[in-house]
Amino acid sequence: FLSEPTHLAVVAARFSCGAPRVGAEQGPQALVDWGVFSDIQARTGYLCSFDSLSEKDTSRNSIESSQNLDANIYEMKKPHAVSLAAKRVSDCVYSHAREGRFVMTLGGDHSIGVGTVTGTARAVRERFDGADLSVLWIDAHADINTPQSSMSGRIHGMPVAFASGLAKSPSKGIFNWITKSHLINLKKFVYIGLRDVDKAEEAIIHQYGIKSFTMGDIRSDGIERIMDLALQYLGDDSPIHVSYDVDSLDPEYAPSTGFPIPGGLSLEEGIYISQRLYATKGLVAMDLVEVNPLIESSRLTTTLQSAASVMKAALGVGYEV
Ligand code: HAR
Ligand code: MN
Ligand code: MN
Ligand code: MN
Repeated sequence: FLSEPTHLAVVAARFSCGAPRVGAEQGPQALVDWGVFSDIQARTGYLCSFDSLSEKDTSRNSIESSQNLDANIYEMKKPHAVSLAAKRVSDCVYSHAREGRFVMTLGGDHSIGVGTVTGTARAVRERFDGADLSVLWIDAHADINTPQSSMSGRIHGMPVAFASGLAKSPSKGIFNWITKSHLINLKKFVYIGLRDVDKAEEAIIHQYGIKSFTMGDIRSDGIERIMDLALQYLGDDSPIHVSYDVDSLDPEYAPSTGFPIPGGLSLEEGIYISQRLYATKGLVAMDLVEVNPLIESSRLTTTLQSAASVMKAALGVGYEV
């Protein structure tokens, strides 16, 4: 039901307001400078376009000025800034996905995920007669805290809760741009790679019956079998969005990230996931988030090489070692 996109829309989401440390806002530029898109362009013939969204953009409604107003309210840190950033990401992703372009969003901390999946979900509903989007969340973390359950108050630990409607807008202009047409369906959602899940998140995952393949599952069954099961669960009747947190990879392959957790995916497993998604011919959008060039800077090139490999594989481009 999909014609293969010929246009790759790259969205640089240069935000780190959902994370405790700065630096993730520099991830997109580092990835672009690494040359991954000139590579993809040369190998696929995709037309590439670039949008750059940043906290530094000046406007009356700018995120910087809203940040000054941002007290830590509703148990969230910087809620105005994150909500505004995510809305801009959502609108941008939507406008590209609505036209049938493949959307690659570069983060940025994972709070931008509220924007990416809602943008794609809304476009898919319009393009495919109300169809729900399938979402794979590749991550060491579940990112499904609500403002009430979160122990950190950091919104990069909450995007799945807001994008699914599990966490409601606490009003006062925070996330109340999210309408029914934006929401993702948690029955069309799977986790892969989890290994650092908060107690409250575990309870939420159980309560809503969310499909989850942990690192333990991958170690006992193998990534091939896990991808069979994940794709079988999602079915082949809806377009797919993959939100790829670079910390899903083992810190050996992706050290430059804010919350590295040992025992992660090997690079080979990470690439395999992307290859399987490409092979479905249903992948319409991807996020690559949480690259932080200020962390383990001496090993940034390792992180960029890994990130580039999983992005390229998702677009059908092989990699050379
Ligand atoms: N679960 C923790 C929290 O909610 C840590 C979240 C860390 N998130 C990311 N993104 N790095 O996956 O604060
Ligand atoms: Mn994440
Ligand atoms: Mn993570
Ligand atoms: Mn399990």
